[in-house]
Amino acid sequence: MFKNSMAISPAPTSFAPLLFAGDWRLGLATAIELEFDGVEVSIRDPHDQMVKDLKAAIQTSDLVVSTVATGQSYYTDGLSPTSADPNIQAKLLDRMKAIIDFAALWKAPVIIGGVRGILEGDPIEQKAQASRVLESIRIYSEYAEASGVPLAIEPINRYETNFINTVSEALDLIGQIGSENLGVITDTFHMNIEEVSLTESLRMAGPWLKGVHLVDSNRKAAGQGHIDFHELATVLSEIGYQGFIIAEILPLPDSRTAAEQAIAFFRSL
Ligand SMILES: [Mn+2]
Repeated sequence: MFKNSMAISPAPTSFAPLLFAGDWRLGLATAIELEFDGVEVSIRDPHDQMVKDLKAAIQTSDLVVSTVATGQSYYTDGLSPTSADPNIQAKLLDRMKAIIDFAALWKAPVIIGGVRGILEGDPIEQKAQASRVLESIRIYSEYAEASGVPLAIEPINRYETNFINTVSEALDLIGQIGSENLGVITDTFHMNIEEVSLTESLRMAGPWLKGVHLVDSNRKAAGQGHIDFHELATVLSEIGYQGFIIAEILPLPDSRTAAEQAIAFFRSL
């Protein structure tokens, strides 16, 4: 059986697949009550008082932080490493350092997913943006490595961003940077759209796999759509996966029910 986790957010967010967004106390209480092993925390700014309060509350619980998500810096604040503006790059670097510091207590992988942003303009501009993203991740990675925090690149489907959509593209980027603490977090919802084979892509991620968002085809809890999670669990066992399976799911029909569905399914694997 894999370690399990559910994704919560202290801040209300426009990024929908989070449970109890804006009410971390109820989110954490529910994760404890349902006996999850951990929580993924989606953080905008670690300097916010509610993030500090959440950190203290997790430390006094039996839960750990499985993973830390960073997309709100782009979705809420418009900070993206594609930017040519040094002020935005500096602001995002400060933000990422603070998030890595938050994660350090648990050595929880920090996810580089939606925060990447979107490439815009003509092909030459897009190439420059992509190389700024690569250099930024290299800098975040050097900082994270010093604290023993892994960074996990998350491939995201084409309807949400236009670069690094597949595991193979994430592994290419990791190869170009060549840092030991860089890995991949896969999300079965995105994989279901982009990958030729979910099982083969998981095998390809193999030793680089730092986390798995185990989500169904409709972004609901695993078991509520048509992905075959039993064959994925077999592959995860075969590759010796030691990380978390994480419910990063829509709060449908409501957060509580979705959390119950997720944990029941995780235990059935
Ligand atoms: Mn995800």
